Amino acid sequence: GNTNEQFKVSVADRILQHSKKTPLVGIIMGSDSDLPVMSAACRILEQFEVPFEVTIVSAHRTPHRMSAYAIEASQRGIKTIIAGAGGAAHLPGMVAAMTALPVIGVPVKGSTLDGVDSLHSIVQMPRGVPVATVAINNSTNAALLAIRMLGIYDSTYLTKMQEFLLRQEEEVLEKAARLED
Ligand code: RP5
Repeated sequence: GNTNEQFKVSVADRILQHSKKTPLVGIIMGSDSDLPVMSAACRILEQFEVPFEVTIVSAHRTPHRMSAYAIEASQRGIKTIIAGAGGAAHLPGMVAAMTALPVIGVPVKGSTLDGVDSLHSIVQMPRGVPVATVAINNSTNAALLAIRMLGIYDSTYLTKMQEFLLRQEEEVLEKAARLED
């Protein structure tokens, strides 16, 4: 309808882009209250120098913005979408319903029910529309998974991920060595 058309004109302008390059990963969340959890994903993508964008898209409060975002994402060059939501966390699933891109869902822990509500809302997708669901509040892993997806076709990211894993292993081994001393 008209609302959708109007939104389509402005979507690309309003999204905060964290690089002059075309964003490869789109981070969306249902509310600004999800930002403290979702900012960890931003930090990982910055660390790996992945061009990304981040914005608020609510399945319930901005349904037209959600459908336009999902429909346009692949045309705009986005390769993977990370969607965080809490409570009745419909955003990742509904976005996955409207794009062929991989969608990674981050269940955000709300003030009640410990985030199990969000986890179940995101993980229990019907056959045919998968959402890759990470642990409650673990947007770090969502970003790392997105980078692994980029590594499938861009060896720069594959190499960076291999280096990250080696560093991570070294850090644990150093801690173990200190403990044993
Ligand atoms: C969801 O409802 C959001 O993803 C958020 O986690 C939760 C609560 O949102 P606010 O009421 O804090 O805006 O849509």
